[in-house]
Amino acid sequence: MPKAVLMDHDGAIDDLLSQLLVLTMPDVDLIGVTVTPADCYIEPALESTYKLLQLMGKEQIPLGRGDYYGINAFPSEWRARPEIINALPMLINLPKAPDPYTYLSAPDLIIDRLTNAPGNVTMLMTGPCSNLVLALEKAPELAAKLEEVVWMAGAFNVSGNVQTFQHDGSAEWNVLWDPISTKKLLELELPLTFIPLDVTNHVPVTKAFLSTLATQIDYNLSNLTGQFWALTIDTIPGYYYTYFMWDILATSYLAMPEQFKTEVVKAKVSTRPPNAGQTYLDDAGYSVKIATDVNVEYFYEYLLTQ
Ligand code: AGV
Ligand code: CA
Repeated sequence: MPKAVLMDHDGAIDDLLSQLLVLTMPDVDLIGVTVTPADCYIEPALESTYKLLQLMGKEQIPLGRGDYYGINAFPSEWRARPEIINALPMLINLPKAPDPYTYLSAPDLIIDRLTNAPGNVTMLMTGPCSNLVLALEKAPELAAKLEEVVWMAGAFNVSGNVQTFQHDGSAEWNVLWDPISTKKLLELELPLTFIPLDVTNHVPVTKAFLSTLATQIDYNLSNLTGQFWALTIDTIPGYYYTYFMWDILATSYLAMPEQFKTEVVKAKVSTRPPNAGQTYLDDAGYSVKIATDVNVEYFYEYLLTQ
């Protein structure tokens, strides 16, 4: 039986690549995708999301539109990238995507998908957690349907990746966007696995990887993903703006959990400056699983194979 997976992403390059990666997994049944307007603008991001489904012959998978906006906005230059994606040669001429305002709102789609799933569902989140929290506030009984929540977010024993005003740099962006929803998520005590910066710091996007990927461009997916990744290279080499395979690593956890080192810890989140969105270990906190290390060679090889 394939694993039923519901995905919420926020439209960045690695989010869209993560959606593609999920669609290549033979043991995963993707039952819906919701988009959070965090590291993207919602309309072009929903268009990219739809186009990638089309490309894989999966346009029947339902989409949900995030209408909720978090507390701390992402930089606009980052949010604009799906416009470029939609203009790439392999995507620009695909049939037009539906009007994004015909979709259900994201929390309603999450409720619908969990309600109608015959068994339990794994939720993969590669952006902020607000849509899931909103859905569970509306329908708390559906928490029991969640097999596992896998979330790219947080920074526990390493520095954060936020550099902005009123901030000491200790937070990771997906948490900073909506620290209040993160606090609520921890309080729900779901089976929650973080793929935080502690582990994603091990997997930068490197030119060596892109160079190897380029040797296989006769495969359509290698060609397309090489073009996506090239859009992130302007961020190399300054540390704070190095692009990592953040969401891709979280997505790979679905297929290769045994390649990760994890720990069960107690954690909390700060909701106020100067460290809003900081996730930290605290004996009085909530029990969560965090990934701390991964077999990096195996991971890069897995991506090249998929
Ligand atoms: O903090 C990592 C999260 C991931 O979900 N995102 C990007 C990934 O999709 C925010 C982010 C941090 N640094 C960035 C980000 C950068 N340099 N460009 C775009 N987004
Ligand atoms: Ca993301």
